[in-house]
Amino acid sequence: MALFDCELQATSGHARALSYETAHGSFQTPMFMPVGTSASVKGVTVGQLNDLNAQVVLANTYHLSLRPGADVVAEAGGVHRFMNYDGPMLTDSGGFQVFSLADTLKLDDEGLTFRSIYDGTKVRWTPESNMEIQEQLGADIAMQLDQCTPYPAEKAFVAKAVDLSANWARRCLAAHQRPDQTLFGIVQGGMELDLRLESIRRLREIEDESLARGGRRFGGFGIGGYSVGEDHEVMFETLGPVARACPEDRPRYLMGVGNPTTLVRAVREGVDMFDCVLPTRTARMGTAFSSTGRMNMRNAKFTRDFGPLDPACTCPTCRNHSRAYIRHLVKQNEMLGGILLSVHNLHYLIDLMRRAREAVLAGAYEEFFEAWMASPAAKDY
Ligand code: PRF
Ligand code: ZN
Repeated sequence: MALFDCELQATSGHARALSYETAHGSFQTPMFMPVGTSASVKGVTVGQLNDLNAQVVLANTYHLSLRPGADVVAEAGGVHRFMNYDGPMLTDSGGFQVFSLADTLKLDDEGLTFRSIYDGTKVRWTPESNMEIQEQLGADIAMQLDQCTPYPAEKAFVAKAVDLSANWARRCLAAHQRPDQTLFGIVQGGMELDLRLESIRRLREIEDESLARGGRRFGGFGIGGYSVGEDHEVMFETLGPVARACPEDRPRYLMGVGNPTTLVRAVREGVDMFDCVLPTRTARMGTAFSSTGRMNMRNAKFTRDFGPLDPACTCPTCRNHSRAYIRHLVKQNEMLGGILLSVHNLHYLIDLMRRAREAVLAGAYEEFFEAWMASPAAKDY
């Protein structure tokens, strides 16, 4: 397969199995991607990531461009060399962080100005400069600069964000040059189906115009603007039609979503890729995903429970350590507790999506879905 080729290997209902080629090897979907914001998946070594079959690892343009600086990462040989991860990587544009972290954000026609969360210095981004930064970071997949709207939001405000994001998509696609990196467009539009479909129509039109000029196409489509505080059911009112309005021949990436049941449901609607800090963040707080639902490892009931964390799990944590030991570590604030739980939670989501893929390849996603929804693991949601 050639670079950035996307093969649709099987479908089962709306669920899909893709194989996608990057300069750092191929990845297969459905897939969960661990988040390594600052070129580090918190608490997890690269050796552990490799053992987990993590496939794609994320990093974040906002954080890396401020600390240590995109120039430093470029001098190291790019984000792969910097963190010594050899598999496919993706950088989010930082659009989401700018809008969620910055209290001093100024938007204009050309771009945006914000203050660094680290030292308050003024930073100016345009779609063009953001592309230059992501090319310096050198991940296999870059994301367009976009505006993610909060929930709830006035429809007129969401419509303006769709328009702005589309204009930035056009400028990002025109500016993006690195031949070994592809660019994903991002769909916005809040919870409004008509605005979502308009956002997708704009991205398709931008791509057609680019191709007509001999320019590039999008390597895939991010579905942003969900999981911003709305109820799950609110997202699922529009997610299916939105996912399926995106081009069928490229990945659909639901950004920032990591609840196991949400993943199983979203795959059924035609989504291929996911990322979220949830597995590692909740691990650091002492929470384990498990085949019987979420477990708070601080609970006294685990004091003398010398069985494995999750008897149904094959990860290194579950093969080697007891609930009693993990509870003890978490209670003592030993960093190993968060590390072991991070490995387990990542394995849980990566393996869930591996099994989802097997089900799609077998043409049996509906059976997989039904079995999941009937299982005790589906209850915390
Ligand atoms: N845009 C970008 N990154 C994101 C989001 C978005 O809308 C979300 C929304 N859940 C998470 N990460 N660029
Ligand atoms: Zn485990």
